[in-house]
This record gives sequence, structure tokens and C-alpha cells, in this order.
Amino acid sequence: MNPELPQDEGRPEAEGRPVGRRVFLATLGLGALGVATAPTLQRGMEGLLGAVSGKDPTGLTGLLPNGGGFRYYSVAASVPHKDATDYRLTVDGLVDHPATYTLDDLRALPRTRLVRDVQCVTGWRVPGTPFEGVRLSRLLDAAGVRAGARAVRFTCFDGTYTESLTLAQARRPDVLVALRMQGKDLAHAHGGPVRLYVAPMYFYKSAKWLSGITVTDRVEPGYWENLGYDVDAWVGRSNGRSDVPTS
Ligand SMILES: Nc1nc2c(c(=O)[nH]1)N[C@H]1C(S)=C(S)[C@@H](COP(=O)(O)O)O[C@H]1N2
Ligand SMILES: [Mo]
Repeated sequence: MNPELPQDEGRPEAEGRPVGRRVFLATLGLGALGVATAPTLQRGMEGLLGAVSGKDPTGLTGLLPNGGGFRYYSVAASVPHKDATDYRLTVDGLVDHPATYTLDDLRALPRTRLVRDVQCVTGWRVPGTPFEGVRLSRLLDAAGVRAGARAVRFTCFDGTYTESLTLAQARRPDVLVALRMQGKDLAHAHGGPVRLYVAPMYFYKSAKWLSGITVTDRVEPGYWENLGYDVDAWVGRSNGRSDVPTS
């Protein structure tokens, strides 16, 4: 048995669920506050996506090489392409051994495979999506996290997007520095060659085009969190939503 594989590997795919009704119910559950804030949050990502693409957000789905329910998100208008020749991931901050990894370095490390539902906070869901990568905890252990460290900040080579996790969240076995999705190397559109994958949280935590991991003394809200989304983004337990989690 491979100790890297999580115990619930191979569970049957969860069913996709109609989203509109769930959003409506979640909004009702929030009462007056929900009525005031939930629609605003919904418009956050969808509105920006529309602005970036210049057309109806749903029109982009079909353009993705992987299609299949994913929508393309980027808060940056254009993102450089990186591959094994020029990709670098730095690990720094409150650590004893700062490091820089090439793509080949990351590919040589033990890999974990997770199959969970991808859930975006705007409602779309992609059931049973396999991700493969290196556990973030492995890179943190290799770096030697110092006493007093409390959180991890992520930066991206799009030059704009940021995310963060508490150290405890970052050390979970279902948080990966992902190299593959759906059995293929991560395509550029999905944040390749390397993205973060935070399985138990809404997909905005899974920063695409990952370039930096910095150990810090406190959580710094990420891009969408500065615009009102929850920093602790557990699926079904945050953002006023009641999606069914798969992890
Ligand atoms: N760098 C970066 N990472 C990002 C985003 C982004 O705009 N830029 N969007 C987030 C959001 S809101 C979602 S739903 C997913 C979308 O991933 P996909 O484009 O592979 O579907 O990426 C997340 N990570
Ligand atoms: Mo999202």
C-alpha cells in the first residue's frame, strides 16, 4: 500500500448538483445579511471575469482545453508561459533553509493523488477531479519552519494573485503543490506548470501559476479575500454557502 495515498482514494464520484437552488437556499439562510451581501459576492468573480473576457462568462468554458465544467479564471490580463526550462518555485520567509525548486526538482519528489470535487464559490462544480502533486507539508518540512511562524503566503507569476493559509491548514495532507490534473500535466490555462491545490476549500484558494511560498507570522488575506470572500474558505462552511464537501 502506498502511504502517500489518502485513505479515501477511489471513493465513487459525487454527483454534480444543480447550483441555482443551492445558492438561493444559502442566501435565505443568511437572512437579511445574506440578501445584502451574497449577490454582491456573486457579482465579484463573475463580474470581473466578464470584464476580462469582454463577453458572457459562460462563453469561455468551451475554450478550455480540458473543458468539462471548468471555467477559466485569471485576474491578470495576460500571464507568461513557463516550462521546465524557466519555471522556479521559491520557498522562503521564516524558514531555516530557503530553497528554489525547478520543475524537474518537483517532479522528482514523492507524489500524492487526490480525487475530490472542485467547487468554485460562484457555484460551478467539477465532480471527481484527480489532482497529483507534492504535499505542501513536505516542502515546508524540508525548509525547516521556524518557531513563531503561523501562516504561509502564496505568490504567482501572473504578478497579481495572492493567497494564504494558516500553517495548520498548509500542513494538511490534502493540500498539494499540484503538477497534474485529470491525468495530464497542468495546462497553462489551469495554472500550469504548477498550481496550489487546497482540496477542502473553495477553488479560489488554489492559486494558479504558483511561484512563491513564504512562511510568515500571520495570515494575509489574498486577492479575493480583500474583496470580501472568506479567508477560511472551507467548502460548505464559509461564504454563506451550503455545498456538500468531499473532503
Ligand atoms: N493566479 C490565479 N489563481 C487563481 C485565480 C486567478 O484569477 N489567478 N482564480 C481562482 C478561482 S476564483 C478559481 S475558481 C480557480 C479557477 O481555476 P481554473 O481556471 O483552472 O478553472 O482558480 C483560482 N486561482
Ligand atoms: Mo472561483
